[in-house]
Amino acid sequence: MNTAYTPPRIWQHEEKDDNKYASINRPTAGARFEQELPVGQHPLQLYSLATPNGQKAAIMLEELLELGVTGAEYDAWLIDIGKGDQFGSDFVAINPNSKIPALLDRSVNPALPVFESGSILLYLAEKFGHFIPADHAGRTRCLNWLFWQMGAAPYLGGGFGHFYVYAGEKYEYAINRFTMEAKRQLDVLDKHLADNRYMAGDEYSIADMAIWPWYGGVATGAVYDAAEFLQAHEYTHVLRWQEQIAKRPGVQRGRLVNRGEGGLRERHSAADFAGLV
Ligand SMILES: N[C@@H](CCC(=O)N[C@@H](CS)C(=O)NCC(=O)O)C(=O)O
Repeated sequence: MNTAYTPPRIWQHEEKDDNKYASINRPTAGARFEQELPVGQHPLQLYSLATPNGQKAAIMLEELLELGVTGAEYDAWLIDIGKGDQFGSDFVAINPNSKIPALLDRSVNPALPVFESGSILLYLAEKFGHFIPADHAGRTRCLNWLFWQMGAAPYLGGGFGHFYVYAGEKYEYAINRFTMEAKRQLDVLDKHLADNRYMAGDEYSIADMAIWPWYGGVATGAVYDAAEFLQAHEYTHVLRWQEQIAKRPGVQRGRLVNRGEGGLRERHSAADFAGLV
């Protein structure tokens, strides 16, 4: 049983070591130190890490390359969020919100910063004309689910994952609240995928790329190792869709980008994946 907490009249920031990311969290934004990020030879520069949010951008770029879209060639650089790289001046200039993934498109003048994984997916889909249905109804179906993911995943990651995995002390109230929501969201997906091959219907799209790393990962246990706790085997349609997407070569490569162990810290060309996939 946790001790009851009465909030003070004014909240004060205290440095604590009570969760995995406690040392980097502060209640302020902006650059904390001067930083010069590396820049490679390709027009697109990705600054990221292979978390579920980071995987989305790399998967999209690898899927585009798989289609033969050479303009999607990119350099990917690892941003170590545990060490606070996201608070350096160059990273903050691309994403003032200090979160991976962040993309810099140097093929346009001036270079265009793109941040928020959903915005990156949509930007690349529109720039190259792939992975978003061309017709208005299909595009709307795709964006419905893309925006669903942006709103829903913080409950899964910042809510369920934070309290079930990262919080040093386990709070029954918080775990109950966010487990209920995580299961409800998995059921939303399961019911939709019972009648649809992919999130937007018959066509694989950026909506699948946004949802798969989070919900596919939670359903298999790869994310948060909570498959038994959530009884994830019950979400049979989610698991069918997860498996189908996991077989895609672009997905297999994309999920390895900016991965410290067992993947690529940096990615500069297709040759970098030799021996990995
Ligand atoms: N809504 C954002 C979320 C991005 C996000 O939360 N990124 C995490 C890693 S998965 C991060 O960079 N955390 C660093 C921090 O909070 O300081 C997106 O979809 O791009």
